[in-house]
Amino acid sequence: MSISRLLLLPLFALLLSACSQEVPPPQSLAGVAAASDLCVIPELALDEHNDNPLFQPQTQTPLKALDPLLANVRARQTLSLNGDWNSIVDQLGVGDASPLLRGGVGENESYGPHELLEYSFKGQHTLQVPGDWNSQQESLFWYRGIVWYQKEFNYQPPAGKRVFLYFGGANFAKDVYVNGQLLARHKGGFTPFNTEVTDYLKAGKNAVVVKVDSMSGADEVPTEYNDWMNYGGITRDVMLVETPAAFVRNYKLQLAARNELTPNSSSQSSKGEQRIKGWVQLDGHKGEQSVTLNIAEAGIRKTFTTDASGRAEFEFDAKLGLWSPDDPKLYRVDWLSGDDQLSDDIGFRHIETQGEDILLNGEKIFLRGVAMHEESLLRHGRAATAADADAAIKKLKDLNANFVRLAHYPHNEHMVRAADRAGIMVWAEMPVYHNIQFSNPCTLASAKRQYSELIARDQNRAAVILWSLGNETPESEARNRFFIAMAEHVRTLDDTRPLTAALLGFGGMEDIGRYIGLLLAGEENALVGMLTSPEAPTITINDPLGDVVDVLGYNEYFGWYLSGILTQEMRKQGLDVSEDQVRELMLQEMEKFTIVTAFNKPLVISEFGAGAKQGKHGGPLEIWSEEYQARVYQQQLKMLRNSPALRGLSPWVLKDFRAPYRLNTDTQDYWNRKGLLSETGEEKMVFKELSDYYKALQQPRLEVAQP
Ligand code: GCB
Repeated sequence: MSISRLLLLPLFALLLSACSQEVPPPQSLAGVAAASDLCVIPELALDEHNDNPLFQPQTQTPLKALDPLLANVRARQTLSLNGDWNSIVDQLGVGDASPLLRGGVGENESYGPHELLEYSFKGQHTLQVPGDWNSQQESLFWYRGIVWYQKEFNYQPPAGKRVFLYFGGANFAKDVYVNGQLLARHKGGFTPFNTEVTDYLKAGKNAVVVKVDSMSGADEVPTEYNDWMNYGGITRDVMLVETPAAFVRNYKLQLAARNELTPNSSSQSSKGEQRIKGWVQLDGHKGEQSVTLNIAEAGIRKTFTTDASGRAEFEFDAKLGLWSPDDPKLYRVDWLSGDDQLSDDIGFRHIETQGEDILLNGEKIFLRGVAMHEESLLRHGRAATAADADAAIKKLKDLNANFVRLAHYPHNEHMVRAADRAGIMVWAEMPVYHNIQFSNPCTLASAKRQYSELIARDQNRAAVILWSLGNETPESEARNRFFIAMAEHVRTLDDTRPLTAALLGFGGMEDIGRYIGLLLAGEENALVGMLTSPEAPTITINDPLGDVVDVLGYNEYFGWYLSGILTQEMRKQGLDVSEDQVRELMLQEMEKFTIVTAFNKPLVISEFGAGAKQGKHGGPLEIWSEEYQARVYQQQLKMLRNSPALRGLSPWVLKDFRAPYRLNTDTQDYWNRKGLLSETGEEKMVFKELSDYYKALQQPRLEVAQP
């Protein structure tokens, strides 16, 4: 069939149906369903099943619900439990109680020479905490499942104090045992949790055992089917945190949203003052108690009285220097209440949207960013330390960035704190990624709880300017309802930051396909070319999720996936086109495309990119080459100038990252190669491309304008 036949074809009907929600089951699943039809499973009475407990691990129930999160733990007296932990890989999940294991691995029993006990931590296996197991032992590289961790330590519980066991994060489900008792269970790989252990520790030797299961489940947030490595393990810091009997558990200390300022309250413009608004929550108090807030540098000293639940809410005017990327000013803040004293470093700034603008402290800003996964630039594996965070910040500075999208889940607290100090604005995100069970109330409950944990940890970080609800979620009624509920939840917890979400960028496919098709037809047949002279497409973002969020994120891969997909589709329709032709035209024409939105809201292109293997060079059409990747960026950056609502960029992605999704063993080899940096941190050509572009934007006044 000739290319000009394209004009007659119903355009890309097939392609679009593939993007709708009616996704047919993958071939393999369809096969399983067919096979099971052959076998009719008889209904058995319960006692006919062989469910003798001898061979069944027993379900354990924790003694306690989780305690509310303690904020700012590193500013307290702590005992780090980082370091080597003994480990047992439990691939079959047999370590919970069964007769041969008595009360189960969590009991951490020892045994004599004549006693049979089918587990022991006394072997040679250890894992470093914080750290993922996959990058620590070759044999665990692909392992997904359960690992038991054990740490023994000497401790003298301090008299009159309370002690909490705090985990910065461990992926995914955790059962936490202290001296043989299952105290707490937590699910979610990227948010912190703590459990009070005051009554469970003893003087001398103590033991903590944690059962970590890296498998999340289809009803969880996230599921296991993601384009990143499901790193398992206790991936973040673990510590004992000591507090007085009554202490400051958490607080929020931020500027009131500017739209909340009443005509009577002071505003920055009238008296050079801002309005601080917040709350403080005590734990262990007896009835009402006083709490003092001291910000010595700003001459602030205020005493509040809590209500009987230990909470005090407050609002007052203050003269403060505002936090911004140019001047990331942090104030030393001290809380004093009874025997408790807690210090923090907090920046104050306004972040809001107005029409298509993002305003920082009332001024228009443009977000010069990049997206990143939580992988270390210093070694392979999950980033976990302050040094990892500093290395990432340094690269962001080299890139002339003022913004980072911490994709696709909450990153560790070191990173957010480092961004606060360095003046890098942060997009923080919940791993509501692709298809999760949007209509399952338990899935929604999990997402909400994880968001509560993230906000409890990061609500005082000036750097965090956007809460993202999720990434690339296909449109459906259930999805829309899910996000409406999530948005309400997040806004109830924090109304001082705009909400965003990265929308799925298939919207323009039909128009782009038609346009490229017509150009190809014109190339082949001069007459067709003269008759058609197509207009470059305008892609309109109209996903109803745009109504829910304040800032629209949009992921688009013109020049990478789209070129490949369109070629396949044209060929399916019998057209004789090569991928080279489509890629070349796409790259040439892209700068004429325009992305607009159906919402009067700011737009951040939250992803675009192309894969390249560092060191691979080739012609301008050779994919996986550094040249091709750089060319995609050049054309993207030209194209994005056309988008009137564009207020920021976070191309995909800072560094090549581990991705079992990526099966091209030649170039990818289980790495997603869209990094500006290789997996070991070497810059690809595109790094300079983007850093030069951002440098140009950084010039005075251009900083706040569009590119
Ligand atoms: C996306 C996803 C991201 C993937 C990326 C890619 O749209 O949001 O998680 O890794 O594309 O490389 O395909």
